[in-house]
Amino acid sequence: MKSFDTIVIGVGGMGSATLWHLARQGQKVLGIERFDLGHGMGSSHGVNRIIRLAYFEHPNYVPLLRRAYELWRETERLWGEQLLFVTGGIDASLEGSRIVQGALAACREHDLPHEVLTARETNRRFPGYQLADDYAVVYQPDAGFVASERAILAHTSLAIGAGAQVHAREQVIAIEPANGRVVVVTDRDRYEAGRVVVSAGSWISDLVPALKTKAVPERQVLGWFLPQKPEHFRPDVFPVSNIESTVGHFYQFPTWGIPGFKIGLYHHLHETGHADTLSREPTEADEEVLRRGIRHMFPDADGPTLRLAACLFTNTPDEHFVIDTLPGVPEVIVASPCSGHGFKFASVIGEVLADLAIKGSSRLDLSLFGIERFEGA
Ligand code: PYC
Repeated sequence: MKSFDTIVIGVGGMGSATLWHLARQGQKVLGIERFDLGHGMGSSHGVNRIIRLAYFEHPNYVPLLRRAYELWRETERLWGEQLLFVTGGIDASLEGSRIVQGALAACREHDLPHEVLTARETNRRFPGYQLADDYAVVYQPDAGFVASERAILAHTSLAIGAGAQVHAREQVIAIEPANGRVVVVTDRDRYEAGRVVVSAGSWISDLVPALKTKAVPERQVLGWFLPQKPEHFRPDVFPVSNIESTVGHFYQFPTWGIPGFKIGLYHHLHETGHADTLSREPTEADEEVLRRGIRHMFPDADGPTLRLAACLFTNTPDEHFVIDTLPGVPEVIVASPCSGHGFKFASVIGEVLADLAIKGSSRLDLSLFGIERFEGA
Protein backbone atom coordinates (compact mmCIF):
# COMPACT_ATOMS: atom_id res chain seq x y z
CA MET A 1 0.00 0.00 0.00
CA LYS A 2 1.33 3.47 -0.90
CA SER A 3 2.10 5.54 2.16
CA PHE A 4 1.99 9.32 2.71
CA ASP A 5 2.53 11.79 5.52
CA THR A 6 -0.86 13.37 4.79
CA ILE A 7 -3.70 12.68 2.37
CA VAL A 8 -6.03 15.55 1.43
CA ILE A 9 -9.53 14.49 0.33
CA GLY A 10 -11.12 17.08 -1.97
CA VAL A 11 -8.87 19.31 -4.08
CA GLY A 12 -11.06 22.41 -4.25
CA GLY A 13 -10.49 25.80 -2.63
CA MET A 14 -9.42 24.53 0.81
CA GLY A 15 -7.86 21.24 -0.29
CA SER A 16 -5.64 22.73 -3.00
CA ALA A 17 -4.28 25.35 -0.58
CA THR A 18 -3.71 22.66 2.08
CA LEU A 19 -1.78 20.51 -0.39
CA TRP A 20 0.44 23.47 -1.22
CA HIS A 21 1.18 24.32 2.41
CA LEU A 22 1.93 20.67 3.22
CA ALA A 23 4.13 20.13 0.17
CA ARG A 24 6.09 23.35 0.66
CA GLN A 25 7.00 22.10 4.16
CA GLY A 26 8.44 18.88 2.71
CA GLN A 27 5.52 16.56 3.47
CA LYS A 28 4.87 13.57 1.25
CA VAL A 29 1.27 14.34 0.25
CA LEU A 30 -1.51 12.97 -1.92
CA GLY A 31 -4.59 14.97 -2.97
CA ILE A 32 -7.63 12.97 -4.09
CA GLU A 33 -10.42 14.67 -6.07
CA ARG A 34 -13.56 12.80 -7.11
CA PHE A 35 -14.27 15.08 -10.11
CA ASP A 36 -11.89 16.88 -12.48
CA LEU A 37 -9.43 19.37 -11.06
CA GLY A 38 -11.23 22.75 -11.12
CA HIS A 39 -14.66 21.18 -11.72
CA GLY A 40 -18.01 23.00 -11.75
CA MET A 41 -19.95 20.74 -9.34
CA GLY A 42 -18.91 22.34 -6.05
CA SER A 43 -18.62 25.76 -4.47
CA SER A 44 -15.87 27.65 -6.29
CA HIS A 45 -16.78 27.98 -9.97
CA GLY A 46 -18.16 31.11 -11.60
CA VAL A 47 -14.74 32.81 -11.74
CA ASN A 48 -14.58 34.80 -8.49
CA ARG A 49 -15.58 35.14 -4.84
CA ILE A 50 -15.76 38.20 -2.57
CA ILE A 51 -13.01 39.01 -0.09
CA ARG A 52 -13.50 41.60 2.65
CA LEU A 53 -11.77 42.51 5.89
CA ALA A 54 -14.49 44.22 7.98
CA TYR A 55 -16.26 40.94 8.51
CA PHE A 56 -19.87 41.43 9.58
CA GLU A 57 -20.26 37.74 10.46
CA HIS A 58 -17.92 38.01 13.51
CA PRO A 59 -14.85 40.12 14.43
CA ASN A 60 -12.89 36.91 15.17
CA TYR A 61 -12.52 36.32 11.43
CA VAL A 62 -10.41 39.45 10.97
CA PRO A 63 -6.99 38.02 12.04
CA LEU A 64 -7.58 35.07 9.70
CA LEU A 65 -8.45 37.50 6.93
CA ARG A 66 -5.32 39.57 7.47
CA ARG A 67 -3.26 36.41 7.00
CA ALA A 68 -5.45 35.36 4.03
CA TYR A 69 -4.64 38.63 2.25
CA GLU A 70 -0.89 38.12 2.87
CA LEU A 71 -1.02 34.57 1.56
CA TRP A 72 -3.06 35.46 -1.55
CA ARG A 73 -0.39 38.03 -2.38
CA GLU A 74 2.37 35.47 -1.79
CA THR A 75 0.60 32.88 -3.94
CA GLU A 76 0.20 35.33 -6.82
CA ARG A 77 3.91 36.23 -6.63
CA LEU A 78 4.93 32.56 -6.77
CA TRP A 79 2.35 31.68 -9.45
CA GLY A 80 3.00 34.82 -11.54
CA GLU A 81 -0.61 35.88 -11.98
CA GLN A 82 -2.91 38.25 -10.07
CA LEU A 83 -5.51 36.43 -7.98
CA LEU A 84 -6.74 39.14 -5.58
CA PHE A 85 -8.44 42.24 -7.01
CA VAL A 86 -9.25 45.15 -4.69
CA THR A 87 -12.38 47.07 -5.69
CA GLY A 88 -13.51 48.37 -2.31
CA GLY A 89 -16.62 46.91 -0.73
CA ILE A 90 -20.05 47.96 0.45
CA ASP A 91 -21.99 46.43 3.33
CA ALA A 92 -25.51 47.80 3.48
CA SER A 93 -28.75 47.13 5.28
CA LEU A 94 -31.58 49.06 6.83
CA GLU A 95 -30.36 51.27 9.69
CA GLY A 96 -29.46 49.25 12.77
CA SER A 97 -29.63 45.81 11.17
CA ARG A 98 -27.13 42.94 11.16
CA ILE A 99 -24.79 43.63 8.25
CA VAL A 100 -24.00 47.25 9.02
CA GLN A 101 -23.80 46.67 12.77
CA GLY A 102 -21.57 43.61 12.25
CA ALA A 103 -19.23 45.38 9.82
CA LEU A 104 -18.90 48.34 12.23
CA ALA A 105 -18.21 45.99 15.16
CA ALA A 106 -15.33 44.38 13.20
CA CYS A 107 -14.00 47.84 12.24
CA ARG A 108 -14.08 49.05 15.85
CA GLU A 109 -12.52 45.92 17.34
CA HIS A 110 -9.72 45.74 14.78
CA ASP A 111 -9.32 49.43 13.91
CA LEU A 112 -10.08 48.86 10.22
CA PRO A 113 -10.28 51.63 7.62
CA HIS A 114 -13.90 52.35 6.66
CA GLU A 115 -16.38 55.10 5.87
CA VAL A 116 -20.03 55.31 6.89
CA LEU A 117 -22.06 56.60 3.93
CA THR A 118 -25.68 57.49 3.33
CA ALA A 119 -27.48 55.78 0.46
CA ARG A 120 -27.40 59.02 -1.51
CA GLU A 121 -23.65 59.44 -1.03
CA THR A 122 -23.17 55.83 -2.13
CA ASN A 123 -25.28 56.28 -5.28
CA ARG A 124 -23.41 59.48 -6.21
CA ARG A 125 -19.98 57.95 -5.70
CA PHE A 126 -20.76 54.55 -7.28
CA PRO A 127 -23.56 55.17 -9.80
CA GLY A 128 -24.13 51.45 -10.50
CA TYR A 129 -25.78 51.47 -7.06
CA GLN A 130 -29.26 53.02 -6.71
CA LEU A 131 -30.09 52.38 -3.07
CA ALA A 132 -33.25 53.72 -1.45
CA ASP A 133 -32.80 56.41 1.20
CA ASP A 134 -33.41 54.09 4.16
CA TYR A 135 -30.24 52.03 3.62
CA ALA A 136 -27.15 52.60 5.77
CA VAL A 137 -23.78 51.81 4.19
CA VAL A 138 -20.30 50.90 5.42
CA TYR A 139 -17.63 51.27 2.74
CA GLN A 140 -14.42 49.29 3.24
CA PRO A 141 -11.51 50.07 0.90
CA ASP A 142 -9.76 46.69 1.24
CA ALA A 143 -12.56 44.51 -0.10
CA GLY A 144 -12.60 43.00 -3.56
CA PHE A 145 -12.61 39.53 -5.05
CA VAL A 146 -10.40 36.48 -5.48
CA ALA A 147 -10.19 34.70 -8.84
CA SER A 148 -11.43 31.44 -7.34
CA GLU A 149 -11.08 29.06 -10.29
CA ARG A 150 -7.55 30.29 -11.06
CA ALA A 151 -6.62 30.13 -7.37
CA ILE A 152 -7.38 26.40 -7.21
CA LEU A 153 -5.16 25.83 -10.24
CA ALA A 154 -2.45 28.06 -8.75
CA HIS A 155 -2.37 26.24 -5.40
CA THR A 156 -2.48 22.83 -7.06
CA SER A 157 0.28 23.69 -9.54
CA LEU A 158 2.48 25.05 -6.76
CA ALA A 159 1.82 21.90 -4.71
CA ILE A 160 2.70 19.59 -7.61
CA GLY A 161 5.83 21.68 -8.23
CA ALA A 162 6.79 21.06 -4.60
CA GLY A 163 6.31 17.30 -4.95
CA ALA A 164 2.62 16.67 -4.16
CA GLN A 165 0.79 13.85 -5.94
CA VAL A 166 -2.72 14.63 -7.17
CA HIS A 167 -5.29 12.08 -8.37
CA ALA A 168 -8.47 13.46 -9.96
CA ARG A 169 -11.48 11.35 -10.97
CA GLU A 170 -10.91 9.08 -8.00
CA GLN A 171 -13.58 8.76 -5.32
CA VAL A 172 -12.87 8.10 -1.66
CA ILE A 173 -15.14 5.38 -0.32
CA ALA A 174 -13.94 5.10 3.28
CA ILE A 175 -11.57 6.54 5.85
CA GLU A 176 -10.36 3.86 8.28
CA PRO A 177 -8.30 5.06 11.28
CA ALA A 178 -6.20 2.24 12.82
CA ASN A 179 -3.20 2.15 15.19
CA GLY A 180 -2.51 5.88 15.00
CA ARG A 181 -2.56 5.96 11.20
CA VAL A 182 -5.35 6.12 8.60
CA VAL A 183 -6.21 3.96 5.60
CA VAL A 184 -8.02 5.73 2.76
CA VAL A 185 -10.02 3.44 0.50
CA THR A 186 -10.96 4.72 -2.97
CA ASP A 187 -12.70 3.27 -6.01
CA ARG A 188 -9.22 2.62 -7.44
CA ASP A 189 -6.81 1.83 -4.62
CA ARG A 190 -5.97 1.90 -0.91
CA TYR A 191 -3.49 4.34 0.66
CA GLU A 192 -2.27 4.96 4.18
CA ALA A 193 -1.12 8.11 5.92
CA GLY A 194 -0.31 9.62 9.29
CA ARG A 195 -3.01 12.28 8.86
CA VAL A 196 -6.01 12.80 6.61
CA VAL A 197 -7.51 16.22 5.87
CA VAL A 198 -11.14 15.99 4.74
CA SER A 199 -11.91 19.09 2.68
CA ALA A 200 -14.66 17.51 0.62
CA GLY A 201 -17.03 20.50 0.57
CA SER A 202 -20.66 19.50 0.14
CA TRP A 203 -19.72 15.79 0.22
CA ILE A 204 -18.04 16.02 3.63
CA SER A 205 -20.75 14.24 5.62
CA ASP A 206 -20.54 11.18 3.31
CA LEU A 207 -17.07 10.70 4.80
CA VAL A 208 -17.65 12.22 8.24
CA PRO A 209 -21.10 10.99 9.34
CA ALA A 210 -20.91 13.07 12.55
CA LEU A 211 -21.54 16.09 10.29
CA LYS A 212 -24.67 14.65 8.66
CA THR A 213 -27.07 17.28 10.02
CA LYS A 214 -24.36 19.91 10.63
CA ALA A 215 -23.00 20.41 7.09
CA VAL A 216 -26.00 20.72 4.85
CA PRO A 217 -25.58 21.23 1.09
CA GLU A 218 -27.70 24.02 -0.37
CA ARG A 219 -28.24 24.98 -4.00
CA GLN A 220 -27.13 28.51 -4.87
CA VAL A 221 -27.48 30.33 -8.21
CA LEU A 222 -25.25 33.06 -9.62
CA GLY A 223 -26.23 35.27 -12.55
CA TRP A 224 -24.42 37.55 -14.99
CA PHE A 225 -26.43 40.30 -16.70
CA LEU A 226 -25.49 42.81 -19.40
CA PRO A 227 -25.88 46.33 -17.97
CA GLN A 228 -27.47 49.11 -20.02
CA LYS A 229 -24.70 51.33 -18.62
CA PRO A 230 -21.63 49.04 -18.59
CA GLU A 231 -19.39 51.97 -17.58
CA HIS A 232 -20.98 51.92 -14.09
CA PHE A 233 -20.15 48.27 -13.47
CA ARG A 234 -16.39 48.17 -14.17
CA PRO A 235 -14.08 47.01 -11.32
CA ASP A 236 -12.61 50.52 -10.93
CA VAL A 237 -16.03 52.11 -10.21
CA PHE A 238 -18.18 49.32 -8.77
CA PRO A 239 -17.24 47.93 -5.32
CA VAL A 240 -18.28 44.39 -4.41
CA SER A 241 -21.14 44.31 -1.92
CA ASN A 242 -23.32 42.48 0.57
CA ILE A 243 -26.72 44.10 0.97
CA GLU A 244 -29.42 42.85 3.30
CA SER A 245 -32.21 44.53 1.35
CA THR A 246 -35.97 44.52 1.81
CA VAL A 247 -36.10 41.95 -1.05
CA GLY A 248 -33.35 39.65 0.28
CA HIS A 249 -29.63 39.46 1.12
CA PHE A 250 -27.90 39.96 -2.23
CA TYR A 251 -24.18 40.04 -3.06
CA GLN A 252 -22.66 41.48 -6.20
CA PHE A 253 -19.51 41.96 -8.24
CA PRO A 254 -18.35 44.27 -11.01
CA THR A 255 -18.00 42.88 -14.54
CA TRP A 256 -14.89 40.69 -14.62
CA GLY A 257 -13.94 37.47 -16.39
CA ILE A 258 -17.42 36.55 -17.56
CA PRO A 259 -19.02 39.57 -19.27
CA GLY A 260 -21.80 41.10 -17.20
CA PHE A 261 -22.66 42.36 -13.75
CA LYS A 262 -22.69 39.38 -11.33
CA ILE A 263 -25.28 38.92 -8.57
CA GLY A 264 -26.40 36.21 -6.14
CA LEU A 265 -29.00 35.94 -3.39
CA TYR A 266 -27.80 34.40 -0.14
CA HIS A 267 -29.69 31.11 0.40
CA HIS A 268 -31.35 31.62 -3.01
CA LEU A 269 -34.52 29.41 -2.83
CA HIS A 270 -33.56 27.52 0.36
CA GLU A 271 -33.15 24.24 -1.56
CA THR A 272 -31.20 21.72 0.50
CA GLY A 273 -30.41 18.06 -0.15
CA HIS A 274 -27.60 15.69 -1.04
CA ALA A 275 -24.85 17.22 -3.17
CA ASP A 276 -25.31 14.51 -5.81
CA THR A 277 -28.95 15.30 -6.40
CA LEU A 278 -29.30 19.10 -6.07
CA SER A 279 -29.86 20.43 -9.61
CA ARG A 280 -27.00 22.34 -11.24
CA GLU A 281 -29.37 23.40 -14.04
CA PRO A 282 -30.54 27.02 -13.61
CA THR A 283 -34.18 27.83 -14.41
CA GLU A 284 -36.30 30.87 -15.25
CA ALA A 285 -37.43 30.93 -11.62
CA ASP A 286 -33.77 31.24 -10.55
CA GLU A 287 -33.31 34.16 -12.93
CA GLU A 288 -36.43 35.91 -11.66
CA VAL A 289 -35.11 35.76 -8.08
CA LEU A 290 -31.93 37.55 -9.14
CA ARG A 291 -33.79 40.14 -11.20
CA ARG A 292 -35.73 41.08 -8.06
CA GLY A 293 -32.49 42.33 -6.52
CA ILE A 294 -31.34 43.99 -9.74
CA ARG A 295 -34.56 45.96 -10.15
CA HIS A 296 -34.52 47.03 -6.50
CA MET A 297 -30.89 48.24 -6.33
CA PHE A 298 -29.17 48.14 -9.73
CA PRO A 299 -31.70 49.26 -12.35
CA ASP A 300 -28.95 50.03 -14.90
CA ALA A 301 -27.92 46.35 -14.87
CA ASP A 302 -31.36 45.04 -15.84
CA GLY A 303 -30.29 43.94 -19.32
CA PRO A 304 -30.11 40.60 -21.13
CA THR A 305 -29.05 37.49 -19.23
CA LEU A 306 -25.54 36.35 -20.18
CA ARG A 307 -25.03 33.37 -17.89
CA LEU A 308 -26.53 31.54 -14.92
CA ALA A 309 -24.68 28.96 -12.85
CA ALA A 310 -25.68 26.78 -9.90
CA CYS A 311 -23.14 26.01 -7.19
CA LEU A 312 -23.41 24.73 -3.60
CA PHE A 313 -23.13 26.17 -0.11
CA THR A 314 -22.39 23.73 2.74
CA ASN A 315 -24.20 25.26 5.72
CA THR A 316 -23.57 24.73 9.41
CA PRO A 317 -26.32 25.61 11.92
CA ASP A 318 -24.60 28.85 13.00
CA GLU A 319 -22.97 29.52 9.58
CA HIS A 320 -19.48 29.52 11.12
CA PHE A 321 -16.88 27.13 9.70
CA VAL A 322 -15.78 23.74 10.96
CA ILE A 323 -11.98 23.48 11.25
CA ASP A 324 -11.02 20.83 13.77
CA THR A 325 -9.72 17.34 14.38
CA LEU A 326 -12.40 14.70 14.69
CA PRO A 327 -13.24 14.12 18.39
CA GLY A 328 -11.37 11.01 19.54
CA VAL A 329 -9.66 10.60 16.15
CA PRO A 330 -6.76 13.08 16.02
CA GLU A 331 -5.52 11.57 12.74
CA VAL A 332 -8.55 12.98 10.88
CA ILE A 333 -8.85 16.73 10.37
CA VAL A 334 -12.03 18.22 8.95
CA ALA A 335 -12.55 21.51 7.17
CA SER A 336 -14.78 23.01 4.56
CA PRO A 337 -18.38 23.43 5.66
CA CYS A 338 -18.03 27.17 5.18
CA SER A 339 -21.69 28.16 4.73
CA GLY A 340 -21.06 29.91 1.44
CA HIS A 341 -18.58 32.49 2.75
CA GLY A 342 -15.38 30.45 2.90
CA PHE A 343 -13.50 30.81 -0.35
CA LYS A 344 -11.77 34.09 0.54
CA PHE A 345 -10.15 32.23 3.46
CA ALA A 346 -8.81 29.33 1.37
CA SER A 347 -5.24 30.62 1.41
CA VAL A 348 -5.13 30.83 5.23
CA ILE A 349 -7.25 27.76 5.89
CA GLY A 350 -4.74 25.82 3.79
CA GLU A 351 -1.97 27.01 6.09
CA VAL A 352 -4.04 26.29 9.21
CA LEU A 353 -4.89 22.74 8.08
CA ALA A 354 -1.27 22.04 7.22
CA ASP A 355 -0.28 23.24 10.71
CA LEU A 356 -2.94 21.00 12.30
CA ALA A 357 -1.65 18.04 10.26
CA ILE A 358 2.05 18.65 10.98
CA LYS A 359 2.08 20.22 14.46
CA GLY A 360 -1.38 19.49 15.83
CA SER A 361 -2.12 23.19 16.41
CA SER A 362 -2.38 26.58 14.71
CA ARG A 363 -1.18 29.97 15.96
CA LEU A 364 -4.52 31.43 14.77
CA ASP A 365 -7.61 31.41 16.97
CA LEU A 366 -9.93 28.63 15.78
CA SER A 367 -12.28 28.71 18.78
CA LEU A 368 -15.27 29.70 16.61
CA PHE A 369 -14.87 26.61 14.45
CA GLY A 370 -14.79 23.64 16.86
CA ILE A 371 -16.82 20.60 15.85
CA GLU A 372 -17.94 19.94 19.42
CA ARG A 373 -19.99 23.16 19.52
CA PHE A 374 -22.69 21.10 17.82
CA GLU A 375 -24.55 18.91 20.22
CA GLY A 376 -24.26 15.27 19.16
CA ALA A 377 -21.50 15.85 16.58
O1 PYC B 1 -18.48 36.46 1.63
O2 PYC B 1 -19.30 38.20 0.65
C1 PYC B 1 -19.27 36.98 0.84
C2 PYC B 1 -20.26 36.12 0.19
C3 PYC B 1 -21.28 36.49 -0.56
C4 PYC B 1 -21.94 35.35 -0.94
C5 PYC B 1 -21.33 34.34 -0.46
N1 PYC B 1 -20.28 34.82 0.25
